[in-house]
Amino acid sequence: MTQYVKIGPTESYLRKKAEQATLHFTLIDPDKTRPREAAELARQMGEYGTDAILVGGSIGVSQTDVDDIVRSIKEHVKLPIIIFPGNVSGISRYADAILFMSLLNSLDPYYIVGAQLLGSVIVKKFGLEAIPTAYIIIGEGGAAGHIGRAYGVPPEKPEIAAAYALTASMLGMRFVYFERGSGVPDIVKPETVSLTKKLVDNIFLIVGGGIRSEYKAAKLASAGADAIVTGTIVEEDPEKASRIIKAIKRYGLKQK
Ligand code: 1GP
Repeated sequence: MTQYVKIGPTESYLRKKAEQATLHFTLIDPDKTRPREAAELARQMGEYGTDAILVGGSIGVSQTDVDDIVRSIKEHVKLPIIIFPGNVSGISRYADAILFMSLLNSLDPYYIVGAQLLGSVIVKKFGLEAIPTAYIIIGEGGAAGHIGRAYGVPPEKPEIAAAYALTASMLGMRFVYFERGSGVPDIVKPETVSLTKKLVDNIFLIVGGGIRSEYKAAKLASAGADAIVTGTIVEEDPEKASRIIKAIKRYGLKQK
């Protein structure tokens, strides 16, 4: 076995922490944020209780941008920094890990296995911890849905999303990311989260897209999400993001 199928330190840390309560991930888009701002945002969100920093975006992301952002965050924050790649150019050697994702419901093989073929060699060269992740787009999926040529899961069909998660797990992927799209008005349905957690053993379920209220975050946390991602609200209103984190920690407490 190589290190790419073993559970590495970042994944272990996340899994262990998520046993207690739903986690919050802060998403920083290198196309929209400068390195200094990114470090300041990450520091602030760290104080508010975020559990990890994701770095990535669908468009306009160069490797230099990602390197600069990750290094700048690393100088100021102890939290794990995880690459959330939109393409091969989004990989940085300075991160702690990468969500090594396949967009399972893309119509374009490039986003299912082509970019991964190109990226795998770079990830190995950089010695990055790869976390095998199924990326599944629900609804149109905003920019990620368009760029990734997604055949979006109908949002009102939780059983289809859950079946994708089951498929991912049977293929050996340990994380599933349900994406509604950055900045969209709707979120993944809490029923989709609860059904998936019921159907698929041991999957680490990340949910993101459109979450900008405590109420919505609380619903997803109590439905059993392992991690909730917010990007837009962190950029627009960090104070509100802090209240969202509090709601996630309160309603996402896991029972023994
Ligand atoms: C995008 O799920 C994330 O990949 C975050 O979405 O920007 O709407 O928080 P928001």
